[in-house]
Amino acid sequence: MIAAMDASTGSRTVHAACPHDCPDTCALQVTVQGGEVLRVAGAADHPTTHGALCTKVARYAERSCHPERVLQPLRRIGPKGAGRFEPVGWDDALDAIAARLRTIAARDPQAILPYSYAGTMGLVQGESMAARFFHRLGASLLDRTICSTAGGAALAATYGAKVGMHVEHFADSRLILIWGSNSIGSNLHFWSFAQAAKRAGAKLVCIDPRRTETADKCHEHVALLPGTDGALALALMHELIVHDRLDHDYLARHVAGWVGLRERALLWPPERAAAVCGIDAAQIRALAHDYGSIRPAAIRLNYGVQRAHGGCNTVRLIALLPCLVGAWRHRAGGMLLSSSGWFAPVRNDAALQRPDLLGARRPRTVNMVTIGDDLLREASADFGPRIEALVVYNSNPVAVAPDGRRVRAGFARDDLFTVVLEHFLTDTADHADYVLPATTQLEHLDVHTSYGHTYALINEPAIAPLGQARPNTQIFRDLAARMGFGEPCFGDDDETLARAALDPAAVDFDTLRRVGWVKLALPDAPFADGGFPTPDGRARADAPGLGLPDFVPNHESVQSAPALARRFPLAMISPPPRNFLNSTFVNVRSLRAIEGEPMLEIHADDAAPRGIADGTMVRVFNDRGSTACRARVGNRARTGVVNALGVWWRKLSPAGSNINELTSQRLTDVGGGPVFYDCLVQVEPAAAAAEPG
Ligand SMILES: Nc1nc2c(c(=O)[nH]1)N[C@H]1C(S)=C(S)[C@@H](COP(=O)(O)OP(=O)(O)OC[C@H]3O[C@@H](n4cnc5c(=O)[nH]c(N)nc54)[C@H](O)[C@@H]3O)O[C@H]1N2
Ligand SMILES: Nc1nc2c(c(=O)[nH]1)N[C@H]1C(S)=C(S)[C@@H](COP(=O)(O)OP(=O)(O)OC[C@H]3O[C@@H](n4cnc5c(=O)[nH]c(N)nc54)[C@H](O)[C@@H]3O)O[C@H]1N2
Ligand code: SF4
Ligand SMILES: [Mo]
Repeated sequence: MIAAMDASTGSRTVHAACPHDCPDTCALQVTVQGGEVLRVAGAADHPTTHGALCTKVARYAERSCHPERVLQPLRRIGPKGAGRFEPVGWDDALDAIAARLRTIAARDPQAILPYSYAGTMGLVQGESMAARFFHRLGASLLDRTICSTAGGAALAATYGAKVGMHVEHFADSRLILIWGSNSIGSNLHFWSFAQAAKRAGAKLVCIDPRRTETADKCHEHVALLPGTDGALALALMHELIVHDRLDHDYLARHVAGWVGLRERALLWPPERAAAVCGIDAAQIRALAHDYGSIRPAAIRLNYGVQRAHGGCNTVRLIALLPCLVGAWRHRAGGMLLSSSGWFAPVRNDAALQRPDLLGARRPRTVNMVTIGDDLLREASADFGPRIEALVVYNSNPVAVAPDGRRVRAGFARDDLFTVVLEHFLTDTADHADYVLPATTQLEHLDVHTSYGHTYALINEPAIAPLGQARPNTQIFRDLAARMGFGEPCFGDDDETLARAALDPAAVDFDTLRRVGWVKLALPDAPFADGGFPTPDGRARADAPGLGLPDFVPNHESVQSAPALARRFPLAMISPPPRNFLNSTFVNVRSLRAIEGEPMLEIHADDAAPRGIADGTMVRVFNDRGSTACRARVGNRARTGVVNALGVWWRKLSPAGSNINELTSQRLTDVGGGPVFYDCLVQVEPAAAAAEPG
């Protein structure tokens, strides 16, 4: 539906939504004239977008209308990874793909694996027709773990679902702990509310190994070692207990397992945690004092904390803090990691994805984090058939998945048949047998929920598909027809899918189209009097099957792996940069110009003994691999930790590789998540590496 027309210019504006994997899920207004996009702007009247977009999506038209967009199907003519293709007609491409998939499926459909993540967060262009296709086929299932499953498991264990505060209410908080979140870079619209609170006198504390631009603007910065947040949370509990800053009534009525947790926390005096976290005990005491005395106190946790071995345990411990002090009593108190669970009851995922099409078949599940190893595995009783075909959409695994050397070796297999639905020739598309041109958010219909606020949004197509691009849904419909899948659900058009996506009693589709968004009806302070979505309504310190949470050290740290740390003494994290979104936008020239080149932040005390100065090209390496970065010596990195910013496209990096060359395929304690930030490395000047002998 058109939101506005301007008769004088002939332009029209449509309601849209930002498709990216970002908690803000902004409401967009896209203005079009004569089939061209004039402007992509934030909706001024949407309560969390309030007219502002990040720099990246303000340039969405530059990305969509990029001269290097893939606009016709392509067939590989060079070796895998070389990125050499010839154009091919849609019919030829679809026929060839269907024929190959049919042959493999005749032996065992589980040898076919879909690989997708959140290139678009849309319910229609994400897992709707695609999931129907793979369910009908009986392909292997993909466990979509690459981002948030450790934290998700923690929220499910503690609160019963991925639920938390409304982002708007942070504006009224008096104390905000910004924990493992570079909000200015990755959660800008939360940051506006935090700033409003700051202007009204609130205290802001940033807990992050990196001195981020967000840390710069907070009153306090707790620069702990990566993966040690669980120890910090336990010590905060210790202090709340010994100084009796507890809300005894809230704990007694609304928390299960407090007695056991209390005992465990008493083992963690600030000095013990300080030694683990690499910070001062006095800083922990001061933080505990603030958290125990300032009301309302809110925590904005982000996924940075759970990309280490103890990811789930850490998030469970942090998620319990608001229960200790009864912070949930106030709408501006509590915690927000994800709001996506609020949408779970109103999403009709089964109607969209149709798992019933599996019938009695129960295919194996492959964890997307270990795609490197799994592509290289032979058939076995344990694993099942070797992976023979991979269909990738909404993801760029050759850049983003850990242990890049293994991932590339897997994608380079000559006997692997790879189809990639993409906008661009990414590092992954370069390894494809066929690249199929997909539409962007400006060209297709979608419906969005959010993991950072509680509004559902519509995305109306603003322009017709460019070139020969087709929506993901259409590509899977076309493939289904060629595979002979006759079920009527393969005939559903995008509007039918969009209308089926959400429960009409909660989100009326016609209102969604008219207004652009609909807020879920939820209480302002959802857990003021308990009522967590657990069976008995209580938050759980002691969770079924998991017991009590504890500090779980990293797989790789100076304390937990001293022998490894002698060779690779620096802990490396690789958090998101402001102007890319995962690996998306790296190929947008104006944004790449702002980010410059792959960067490694290092503290002067670690740089000097290695002969590294600001601007030195360095080699970063461990036993898994190596890459090159430009050193930035300064106060953004603490001692013992180096920060590599962003997941660069390998082929757009000077070294031809990226930081995932160094990360490991190990998994988190619970949830099967990745451990990108649990990674020991060594750093040396690149010149030293180039010297002969
Ligand atoms: N601009 C931009 N925005 C993004 C993204 C992007 O790539 N660029 N990515 C999007 C995605 S996929 C997601 S999942 C979301 C959230 O993505 P997150 O990865 O949670 O994003 P950040 O807010 O940067 O939070 C990570 C912060 O955690 C810090 N950190 C790393 N290890 C630790 C640790 O052990 N403890 C603590 N306390 N902090 C640690 C990092 O230094 C960083 O500042 O953001 C989304 N938004
Ligand atoms: N070292 C390190 N690695 C990381 C992280 C980190 O912090 N450090 N972060 C991790 C996290 S949190 C995440 S979520 C993952 C993200 O990993 P991915 O979900 O793979 O994210 P992107 O790299 O943004 O790649 C998305 C791709 O989808 C494509 N796309 C977008 N829209 C559409 C569409 O409508 N149709 C089709 N067919 N394609 C589309 C885009 O062009 C893009 O190439 O990366 C992880 N990798
Ligand atoms: S990437 Fe995030 S902040 Fe930027 S427009 Fe999209 S939702 Fe908004
Ligand atoms: Mo993510």
